[in-house]
Amino acid sequence: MKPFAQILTEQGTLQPASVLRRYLSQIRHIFANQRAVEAILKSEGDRLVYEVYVAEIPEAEGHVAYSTTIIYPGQVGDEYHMTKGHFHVRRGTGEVYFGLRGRGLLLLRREEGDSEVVPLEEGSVAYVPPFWGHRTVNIGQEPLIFFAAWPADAGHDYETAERLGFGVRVLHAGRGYRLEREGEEP
Ligand code: S6P
Ligand code: ZN
Repeated sequence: MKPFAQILTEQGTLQPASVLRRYLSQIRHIFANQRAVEAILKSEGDRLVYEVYVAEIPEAEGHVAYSTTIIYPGQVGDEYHMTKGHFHVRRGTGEVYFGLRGRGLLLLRREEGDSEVVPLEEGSVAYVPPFWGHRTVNIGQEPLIFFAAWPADAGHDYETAERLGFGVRVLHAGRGYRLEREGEEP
């Protein structure tokens, strides 16, 4: 592979890149309020929750993969739009996030049970240490756009994240947000 440079646009897109689009109907189970999911699907049809532009980097040792993610603003019931979230298959690999636009939170948890929430917004850098699963939430009114870079052979484990959850849910409240511990009824 030869060195190259590419453009990251104002809108957060990378070109060339593979684009992954996550619609509500595909990721409906990540949201707590299934009645709200049904209501949206019925009234709007479907909804684009987020998209990921993944640079075409070999998934091989030594390479650094990177992407941009755009999470569109919105809620499902009271819960803000968010990514599915994952652990890395190779648990000992970390990741760096750089906020390009918008306001968000990064939810992190370890399989042992501890969880953390850190801000991710325009101009901020967030570090995901090895062994921490991660999910991103848009708590603002505009798209949350961030850049991420990770060891290209890390792999993505969605099943463990789905089974364990992230410890907290991020809900709209008044003019801000509130964190609800998972399992607690509102
Ligand atoms: C990859 C990195 C991001 C996410 C993207 C979507 O390691 O963390 O590129 O893939 O933000 O999230 P998810 O959980 O659907 O892969
Ligand atoms: Zn990751």
